[in-house]
Amino acid sequence: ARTPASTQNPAQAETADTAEHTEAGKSVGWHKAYVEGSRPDLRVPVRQVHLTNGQSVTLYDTSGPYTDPLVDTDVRRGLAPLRENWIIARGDTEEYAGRPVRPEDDGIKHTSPRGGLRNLDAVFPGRPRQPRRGRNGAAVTQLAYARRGEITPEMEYVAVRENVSPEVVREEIAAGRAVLPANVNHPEIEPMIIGKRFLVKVNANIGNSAVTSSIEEEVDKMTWATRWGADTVMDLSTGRNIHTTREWVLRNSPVPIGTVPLYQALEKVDGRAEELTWEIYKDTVIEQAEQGVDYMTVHAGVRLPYVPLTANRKTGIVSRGGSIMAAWCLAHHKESFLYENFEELCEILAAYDVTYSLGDGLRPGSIADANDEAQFAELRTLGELNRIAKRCNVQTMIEGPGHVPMHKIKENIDLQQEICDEAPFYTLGPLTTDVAPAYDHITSGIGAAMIAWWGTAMLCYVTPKEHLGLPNRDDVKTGVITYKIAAHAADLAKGHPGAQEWDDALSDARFEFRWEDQFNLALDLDTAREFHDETLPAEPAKTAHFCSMCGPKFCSMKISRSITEQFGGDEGATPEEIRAGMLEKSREFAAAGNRVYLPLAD
Ligand code: IRN
Ligand code: FE2
Repeated sequence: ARTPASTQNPAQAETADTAEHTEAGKSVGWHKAYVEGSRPDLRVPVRQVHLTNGQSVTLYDTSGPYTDPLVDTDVRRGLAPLRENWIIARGDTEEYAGRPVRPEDDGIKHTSPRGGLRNLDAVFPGRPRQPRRGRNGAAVTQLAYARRGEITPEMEYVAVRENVSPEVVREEIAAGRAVLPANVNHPEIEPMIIGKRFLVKVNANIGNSAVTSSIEEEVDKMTWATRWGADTVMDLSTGRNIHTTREWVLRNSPVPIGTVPLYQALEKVDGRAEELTWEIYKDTVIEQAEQGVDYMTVHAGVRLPYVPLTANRKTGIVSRGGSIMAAWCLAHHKESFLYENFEELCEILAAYDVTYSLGDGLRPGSIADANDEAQFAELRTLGELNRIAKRCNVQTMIEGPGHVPMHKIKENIDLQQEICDEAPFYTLGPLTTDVAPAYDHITSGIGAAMIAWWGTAMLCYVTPKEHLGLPNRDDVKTGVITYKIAAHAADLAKGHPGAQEWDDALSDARFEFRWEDQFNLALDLDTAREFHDETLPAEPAKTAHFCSMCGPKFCSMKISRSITEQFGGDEGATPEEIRAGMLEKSREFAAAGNRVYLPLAD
């Protein structure tokens, strides 16, 4: 087993030249390694953790070349186009004289001199690139290939990553139970898969809606989010420089990038929803598809007849895209142009292999509105659209809520799986209570863990700033780590092969007081080390056989460990011997006054 964790001989994985690398002069117990597939250009990155007991643990790695000291990365050049040869070799795409990458293509009047580009340039300086698309509009999607029985290098790549056979990957994609978002114009990504048979994935949202945020900050948030484990990133930028920000993010991203094209389309009509047209929307989708956006949220399920269903809600329509579409439908008193033109949209997406993320524009925005008629009416329409998308060979996932109390969560995933033919579910939490603004990563992490356990394939993170403001770097990290916990807890509960090996390795390190190993295996190794060092900063404390919680006088782990040692480990000790050891410890405890906490001797 290799994924998400496996103990193995380090020699089994092809490693970077250095067995250990140093960070700020300090030796660290992990490094980037690669597992080679059936061909030399198929190298799957892993995080190899070297334990002090000589074993090593291999973990899934989303951080891209940035954590490989042997790769020289430069944001002005962008990442190497890993998939380019695979895409060209298929021979089914053609270079297309699309728009050149220029900021004026935003189509937005740049009136304010503020909120500028700061340190990064107005034009991405990397290598010139001509967009590609399916020859004569052909569907060049992983779904089309999977249905034809082809196992692409991308499929093999994710098979190695997930430690399953390439045939399982192909089958799940062909059945529409999984998606492999990989636009032909985004050759830089390290392929990944989203589906209930695979590891639960986490998406992190970034975007410069505020006047303060620069392109540099957005690129930085993206690399930061993937460093902590984000499997995909959505660029939800609005306002100035949308196109340019996205170009920088795409060219530097090792993970698939998602967007909501409606946001940029709205900018093109100066924020007046009623002025949106199918043509403006379509142009925006093509522009983004040519840049390399891997998946797009499309709120085509917000239909005119559903808008009145939200009238008696406590919190109405909370989805940004949903409220734009509802406003358009009411202004014209017409059916949604997204719903009406859905087939044409499918043909566009198929020609670039852009994956649909069918938006939940009518998701509940409060506990009171969960599972209401508006929400489920939209879900039924998403089921209908899913079938049209599949007919057009477009990979599709379905977005879900929102705010849902725990007892109403299961109905959401069960209904979605039934209505949408098991297409991957991608949910925003859900938040299980409304009473904790500033802690909504936790209120939603609870719901996320539950819904992922029952089959949700990807979780959209929620940061502590949800409902309050824009997340900064720290919030991005907190959101990602919180959601990695939810996702991994679900992987464990689902019995995902290999998931528990990671826990077991950490438990062993904890029981054997291998502090360095405990830190290096931790999801957030920096904070784990920092918390330990706050109370026991000295170097010897990292090998000491107690932690600051119990102190040197009493430690449950220390006691049971001394029993194990006394009888030569688990294998040597008979139940009688263990009982005798326990009795001995009990006498010691009684002799010391039967107190759990003893005052320190000095
Ligand atoms: C995920 C599941 N349901 C909604 N989401 C995400 O919410 C979606 O992918 C996008 O990143 C974000 C904003 O969507 P609205 O508010 O425009 O619907
Ligand atoms: Fe909310």
